[in-house]
Amino acid sequence: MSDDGRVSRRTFLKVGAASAALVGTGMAGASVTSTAGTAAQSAASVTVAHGNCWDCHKLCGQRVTLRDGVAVDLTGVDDHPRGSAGPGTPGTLCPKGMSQVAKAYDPARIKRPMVRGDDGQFRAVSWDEALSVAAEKLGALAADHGPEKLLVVPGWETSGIFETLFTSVYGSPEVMHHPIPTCSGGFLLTAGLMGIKPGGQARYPDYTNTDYIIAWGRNPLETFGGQWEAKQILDAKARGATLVTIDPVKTTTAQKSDVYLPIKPRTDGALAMAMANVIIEEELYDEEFVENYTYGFEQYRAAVADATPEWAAEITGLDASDIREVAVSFAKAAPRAGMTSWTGLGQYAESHKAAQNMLALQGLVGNIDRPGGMRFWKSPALANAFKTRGISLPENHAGKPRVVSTYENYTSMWPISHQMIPEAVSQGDLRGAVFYYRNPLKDGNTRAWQAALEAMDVVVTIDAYWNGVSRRADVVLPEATQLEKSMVGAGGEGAYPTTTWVTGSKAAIDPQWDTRSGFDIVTALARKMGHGDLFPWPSKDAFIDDMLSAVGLSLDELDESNFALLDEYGYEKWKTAGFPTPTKKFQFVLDTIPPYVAAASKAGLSPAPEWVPPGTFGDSVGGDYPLELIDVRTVFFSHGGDQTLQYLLDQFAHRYDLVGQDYRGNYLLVNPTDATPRGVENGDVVTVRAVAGASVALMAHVTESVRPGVVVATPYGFGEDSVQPNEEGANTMLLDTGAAEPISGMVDRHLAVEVTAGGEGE
Ligand SMILES: Nc1nc2c(c(=O)[nH]1)N[C@H]1C(S)=C(S)[C@@H](COP(=O)(O)OP(=O)(O)OC[C@H]3O[C@@H](n4cnc5c(=O)[nH]c(N)nc54)[C@H](O)[C@@H]3O)O[C@H]1N2
Ligand SMILES: Nc1nc2c(c(=O)[nH]1)N[C@H]1C(S)=C(S)[C@@H](COP(=O)(O)OP(=O)(O)OC[C@H]3O[C@@H](n4cnc5c(=O)[nH]c(N)nc54)[C@H](O)[C@@H]3O)O[C@H]1N2
Ligand code: SF4
Ligand SMILES: [Mo]
Repeated sequence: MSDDGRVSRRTFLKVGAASAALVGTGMAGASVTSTAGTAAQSAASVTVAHGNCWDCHKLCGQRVTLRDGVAVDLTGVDDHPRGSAGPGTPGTLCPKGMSQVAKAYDPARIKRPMVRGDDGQFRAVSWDEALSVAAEKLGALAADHGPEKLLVVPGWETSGIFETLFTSVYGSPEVMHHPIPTCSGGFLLTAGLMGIKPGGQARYPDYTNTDYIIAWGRNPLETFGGQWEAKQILDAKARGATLVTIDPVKTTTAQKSDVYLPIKPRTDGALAMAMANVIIEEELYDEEFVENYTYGFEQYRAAVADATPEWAAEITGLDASDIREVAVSFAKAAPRAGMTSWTGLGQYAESHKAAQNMLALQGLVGNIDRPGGMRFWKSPALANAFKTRGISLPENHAGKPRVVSTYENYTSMWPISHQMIPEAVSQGDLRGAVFYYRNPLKDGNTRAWQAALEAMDVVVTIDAYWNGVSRRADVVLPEATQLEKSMVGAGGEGAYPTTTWVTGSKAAIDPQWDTRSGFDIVTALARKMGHGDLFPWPSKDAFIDDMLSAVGLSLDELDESNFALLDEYGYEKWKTAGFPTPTKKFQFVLDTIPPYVAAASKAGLSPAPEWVPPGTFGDSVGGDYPLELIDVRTVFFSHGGDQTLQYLLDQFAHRYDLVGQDYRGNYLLVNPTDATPRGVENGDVVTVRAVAGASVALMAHVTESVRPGVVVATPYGFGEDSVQPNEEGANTMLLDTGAAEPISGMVDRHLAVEVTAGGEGE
């Protein structure tokens, strides 16, 4: 493969230049200068390459310093659309990004292909054998039961060819994408229905121009979608913009906010209705926008007529005066006012209406795709590499009955809910699965998922680590990590609000041990399955070249600079294009969408904004289970993808003052009001027991930063079935039994629990 000799294709820099560049970024690596020996030796051995960080999948630019072909240091790329605050600003990497050298050489990685033998044990095999076994097992499944019995789980793949192989070519229509059913379906699906395309549109305001930012169920100073976001929020604040956080946890973002509303979980829908009530009563809404570009205003107005701040104060636990103040300030700042939301309004069973009520505020104040408001980001169109080569794909999945999507007892508009897969497996509707870079065992309904994976005829996974899926798979195809593979991406949301861009880089180092890039694995598997002619690219570099042909670039050219700025675009695109809804308007009310009307009426919901109290679809908190468990992330980990890396584990322990503990799992944040009567002290191991009867144990961190009545597992991605070799900490989704948000099928991650001192988790 063309992987050979990648290092020799890099731009060689004289060591003097390399060191100067690193000093310039304030990140001069001791690794480059102090251990380099003589200048002559260094000049021969030190090279610099580019990379694009894929740890949280936002592509921040990386400068990779290599010594004798070994990556030794990473810094950011100045002006990068995801890794800097924009033109004239330095590029950096967050702690996860800085850890990519450690990840590349992490001894915990899966080092060679593995196949499970008849005795149930894994054995290391050659690539040829592993791919033959995978092709043979997948072929047998299709021949015996039909390709539609295969669940396709494309995770963080970068080229799309994994999904193409198993849908269009192999012929399965059953694809479980995220973000909808596992990430934040309640929020993103709802945004799409109302006219805000689910994606960056709903998540990232136009920070460069904004005067008012509400982080609503979001913690962007810790979970930024690329570092540009955190940097631009802080820049906006420095410029005088107001930052408001609405969150039951006093997060890093809340701590830096001008206004913090410590809302009771799952009551966002009531707060949003009360804000609308104030904005309409005080005539602070954008009449012109509402009149010309929205649908359903009269019904919306009627729905919020009685939703006073006093009414919402009772429900949310907030002060009526604070609610009124935020409503008025937000509306007055509009259109230069934006809201960022993501999982806080997307991961509970009642979150669809909460999101609808919240998103409706944007139609009301008319901040959509206007400077400083919500931004309809635009990406450049890269070419479809198959079309570039004149390859017509067979589309074997088209028209296949989607067995799983027709389950009577699921209301969801989304074809597949993560929560229903185990049932489909037990009914025989799914008999196998292929995974790429995904671990659904931390996502929800975990006990049932474990059984489902074990019951399947065939499980094949492309993964870098041993986790709950790879440990249960029949064939494990070990993937190279990000520095070892070529990358491309384009946007869109990022530091440049009016310019499209593309970023990309060639592999900085060769795949380690006997691993391969995902692209090389999928094309080799396609050849084994007899479809090599449909995947003719000799390498991912050639595939990327085909994609880039539409913007007149090659990967070689892009790699030199790591990113390129492309076309300018403007605001208010809805003025000419309309909104992507049946009425072409922003829809407060969703009664024009027949599949929605059917799903909503089945769930007993109105198509208009309305208040849906906690417990309607998810757990009711109270009685023997008086605490509400949620889980959140931290800047140190991306989901469950890097919990083996010591630097990140240590930094994380440091944050919670638990460095001295012989424990590197996740923590349960508990308010002293809840900890004291339970005899729980900081650093104690506690047991969390849920309505379903299951329990897990993890270490408590007692803190005022969570609302009384709420306990927070931070972060998820630890414990049973995680990538940590000793599976330390708790996988709190072992407590979940499969409730879902009924419209999107989204996993419900708000659970009623009790906490007791001592670690008796089952
Ligand atoms: N409990 C709980 N669960 C959640 C969430 C939550 O808030 N709480 N959030 C959800 C959200 S928003 C999302 S988007 C999903 C994301 O969930 P996933 O897509 O599953 O993400 P990860 O856990 O990062 O990655 C899955 C696996 O990828 C493997 N991996 C790591 N690096 C590489 C690599 O370079 N190549 C390959 N092939 N594999 C690699 C690791 O084994 C890891 O277990 O999680 C969801 N799950
Ligand atoms: N460091 C890091 N960054 C990431 C990721 C990562 O794993 N690690 N993952 C990426 C992905 S795929 C995603 S989806 C995003 C998610 O980005 P965020 O949505 O910012 O992620 P969370 O930390 O889950 O923050 C959600 C917040 O909602 C709050 N919350 C929980 N329940 C409620 C509620 O009922 N009401 C309100 N108002 N708030 C509530 C939580 O306390 C938490 O602070 O992060 C992305 N960035
Ligand atoms: S934000 Fe951090 S982890 Fe995410 S892509 Fe950028 S450097 Fe990597
Ligand atoms: Mo996500």
